[in-house]
Amino acid sequence: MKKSSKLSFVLLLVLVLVFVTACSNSGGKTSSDGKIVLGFAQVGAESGWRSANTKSIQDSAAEAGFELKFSDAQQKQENQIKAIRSYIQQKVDVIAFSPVVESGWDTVLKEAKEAGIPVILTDRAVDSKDTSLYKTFIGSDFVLEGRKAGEWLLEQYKDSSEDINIVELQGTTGSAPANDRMAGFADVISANSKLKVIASQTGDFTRAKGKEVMQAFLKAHKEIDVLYAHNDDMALGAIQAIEAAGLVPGKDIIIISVDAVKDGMQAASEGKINFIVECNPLLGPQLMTAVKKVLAGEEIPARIVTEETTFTSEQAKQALPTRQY
Ligand code: GZL
Repeated sequence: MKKSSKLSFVLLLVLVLVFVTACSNSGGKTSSDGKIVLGFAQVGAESGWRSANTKSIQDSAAEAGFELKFSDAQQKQENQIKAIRSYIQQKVDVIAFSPVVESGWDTVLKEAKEAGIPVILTDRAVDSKDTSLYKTFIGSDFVLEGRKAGEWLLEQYKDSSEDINIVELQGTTGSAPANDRMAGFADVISANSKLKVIASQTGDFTRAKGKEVMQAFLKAHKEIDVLYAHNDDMALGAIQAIEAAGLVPGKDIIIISVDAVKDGMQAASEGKINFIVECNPLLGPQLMTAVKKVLAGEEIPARIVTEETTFTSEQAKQALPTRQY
């Protein structure tokens, strides 16, 4: 074979090899069987809401045909950061997570950006100033949730001539839902000076802690009129403490909660919780749609807000039979 044709053969071979390699890497680092690989770093398994959220993500990933790498951080930020770093090393196509707290994410998010792996926030927000570190935040408006709780209470006590003593069970310290539900609620009830938050403490979104803190509130305060709990699990723990103290939840102490998970709605239908603000955990379908769009290079909104409503005890009774979570 002449030298010139040998050279053009080698050149052609190189071009073919380059083309094949480029195609196999198109659209990210797909798994060996060509599936899109999504790495999800979950907060933990602290509440009914979280379990429903996890199921929604796992079911939706399976339905989308994605390979899902999933981790449970047991509500520790360092575990979520470790999980995100492992997803970066595994060269997943997309990373998604629900930040357990708002602060302390810039370093690991910069590492993901440098590795060329897009990040999607679900459920909770981060306070990073650099919004280029993530593609979108899919989740509820927690300030609005707090405002809805406050507006219901304003209405209940609009003609009260007495001071109304409120105790508050906050969510996880430093988390977006705790910060925002507290702020929204406080802003709205400030319109009525009779409505006074006499104690406010974290119950870390769990039943056990909610019960423990409510026991302490009951010991420290003789007159408690209202409990505002940032989630149903803490409200359900507090109900155990209220009943153990010989009081009737929903009557002796009015209870407002957030989430509207099945156990919370059951308690509301029995009149033990008077008002529930829904926080929708079924974020899986929206997340998978966002993953597909990001990998296809399509524009997606920086903020995707989930739709949700509120329930009185009567409305909870009506809605309970058809609740998905
Ligand atoms: C809210 C979510 C909160 C729920 C809690 O989007 O982050 O965390 O309200 C859960 O039940 O533990």
